Amino acid sequence: MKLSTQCFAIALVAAAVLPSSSLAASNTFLDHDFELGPSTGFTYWAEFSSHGFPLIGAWGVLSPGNTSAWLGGVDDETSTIIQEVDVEISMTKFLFDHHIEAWETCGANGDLLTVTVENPNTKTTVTGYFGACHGTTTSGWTNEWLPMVASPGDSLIITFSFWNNSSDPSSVYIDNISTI
Ligand SMILES: [Ca+2]
Ligand SMILES: [Ca+2]
Repeated sequence: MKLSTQCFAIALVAAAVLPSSSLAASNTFLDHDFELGPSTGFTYWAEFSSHGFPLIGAWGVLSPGNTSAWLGGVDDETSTIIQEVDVEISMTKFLFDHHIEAWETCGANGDLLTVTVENPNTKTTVTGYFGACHGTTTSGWTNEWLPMVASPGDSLIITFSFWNNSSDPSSVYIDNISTI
């Protein structure tokens, strides 16, 4: 697939790939890997789909475990998942795995993943923007992170929201939320 340097993830905050060996103690948030998703009767994540789609399930996109969140997939779809989690271990980074399948032509007003982590106790919010288009399609699962400082006793409001415009639908899969 043709790659374009004009078509990279838009990140207003630092985002990078971290080797798994760099991972240290992590908060284990409830259903951090989506394996307890609605099919099991647990609903830790709130889901909102403008087309009424289920967003957490076994989608055949392999990652450790069986299930993940699938955002997007059709035109004019906004898919959002939200969870508030308690912080038990001091952290400086919020990490997640994502896999992008994009058919969008790169340019303005393209399909866009917005990841927001809010710490109400410190009144801090970090937001990452990841455009989905030909050049950002991933060959597999990729780790990304946002700089979020939090301490035991804090809680975080985590939001993943993906907007698809009116043509060339893209998909973004989310899995394995963690912290360091
Ligand atoms: Ca999973
Ligand atoms: Ca699109």
